[in-house]
Amino acid sequence: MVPKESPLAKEIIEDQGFSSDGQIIIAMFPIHRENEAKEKGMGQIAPFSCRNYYKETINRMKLIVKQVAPQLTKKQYRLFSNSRLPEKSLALEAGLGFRGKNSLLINRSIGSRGVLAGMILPGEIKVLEYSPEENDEALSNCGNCRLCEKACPGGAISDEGFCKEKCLQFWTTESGIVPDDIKRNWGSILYGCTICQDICPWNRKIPESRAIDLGALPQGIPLTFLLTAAQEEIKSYFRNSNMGMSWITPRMLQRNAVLCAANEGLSELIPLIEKRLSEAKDPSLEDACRWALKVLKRDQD
Ligand code: B12
Ligand code: SF4
Ligand code: SF4
Repeated sequence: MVPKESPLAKEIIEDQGFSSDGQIIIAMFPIHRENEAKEKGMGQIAPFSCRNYYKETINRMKLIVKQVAPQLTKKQYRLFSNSRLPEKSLALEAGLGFRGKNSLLINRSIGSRGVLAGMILPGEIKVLEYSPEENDEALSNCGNCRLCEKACPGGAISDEGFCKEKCLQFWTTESGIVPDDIKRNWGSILYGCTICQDICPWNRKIPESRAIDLGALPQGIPLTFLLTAAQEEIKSYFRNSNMGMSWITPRMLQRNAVLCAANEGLSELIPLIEKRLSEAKDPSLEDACRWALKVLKRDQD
C-alpha cells in the first residue's frame, strides 16, 4: 500500500476524483521465463509480451476487489497497469523495491522482471493492515554497477539518466523514421527489448514463476509471415495478446520485421522486402525497406 501521507498518493487520489481518505495499493506480478531457443528467420518477442500480463493482473485485481468489497460498483474504484500514472514511483513509495540505474523498479525477490499494477479504492475499504517494507533507499542507483549501461545497444542508460529516444523498445512502437544508429543495433527484436534486464545481477536468482495462458504467443514469429501477411491477418494473429494494443500497428510490426531481416543478413528475403516497399504506404516502413535492401545487397556483393 502506498502510505496515505505520501504527497504523490494524495495528488493521484484527488486527480482521479476519489475522496481524500482513498487508498492506493500497488503490486508486482512476476514474468515467466520463456525458454524457446532463438532461431534464424524469426522476429523475437520479449517474455513480458509472450503472455498478456497486463490484462491478467487487472483480472486478478478485479477478483480481489470482488472479495474484499463486493458492494463496490465499477465506478467506485480504479484498476491500472501500464497506464499513464507514475507506477514506478508509487511502487517505490509502497516499499516494493528500489530505483535501478536502468530506470526500472527492482524488487529484492523478483528483480525487475515484474509487471506493476495498482488499484485506487475509496477510503472506507480496509484491505490490508499496512506495515512498511524494509527501506531499500540505500540500494538506489545500484552503487558502482554499470552492467546495463554498458550492455544497452542504443546507449539509452547513462549518468544523466534514461533517454527514451535511444531505447530500442521505444522505437518498436514508434511510428516515426527509425534513426540509422538504432536500425544498425536492432538485432532480431520484433517487439520488446530486455537486454538491460537480462544483464542485471538482481534478475539472476529469481524464483521460477508459473506461466499464464492469457494471450500466449511464441517467442519467435516467422519473418516471412510478417512480410507477406495482409494487415488484417497480422491484427487478428495478435488480437487479445499483449501485442494486440491499438498503438502497435501491423505496419510497425512489418517495419520491425524488415529491420530484423537486415540485421540477420537474410538476403533470401530481398524479394519480399522489395514487394513490401512497393506497397508500403507508410514512410517509416518505406525507409526501413530501403535501408534493409541497401544493407542486404551490399552484403551480397
Ligand atoms: C511509456 C513507457 C515506456 C517508454 C518510455 C519509458 C521511460 N522510462 O520513460 C518505453 C517504450 C521506452 C518503455 C520501455 C520499457 N518499459 Co515501459 N512503460 C511505459 C509506461 C506505459 C508509461 C511510463 C510513463 O510515461 N509514465 C508517466 C510518467 C509521469 O511516469 P514515470 O515514467 O513513472 O516517471 C515519473 C516517476 O515515476 C519518476 N521516475 C522516472 N523513472 C523512474 C524510475 C524509477 C525506478 C522510479 C522509482 C521512478 C521513476 O519520474 C517521473 C516524474 O514523475 C509504463 C507504465 C507506467 N505507468 O509506469 C511502462 C513501464 C515503466 N515499463 C516497463 C517495462 C518493463 C519496460 C521495458 C523493460 C519493456 C521491455 N521489456 O521491452 C522497457 C525498459 C526500458 C527502460 N530501461 O526503462 C514496466 C516497468 C516495471 C519495473 N519493474 O519497473 C512499466 C511500469 C509497465 C508495467 N506496468 O509493468 N516504457
Ligand atoms: S530496453 Fe533495451 S534499448 Fe531500452 S534501455 Fe533497456 S537495453 Fe537499452
Ligand atoms: S545492471 Fe547493475 S546498474 Fe543496471 S540496474 Fe542492474 S544492478 Fe543496477
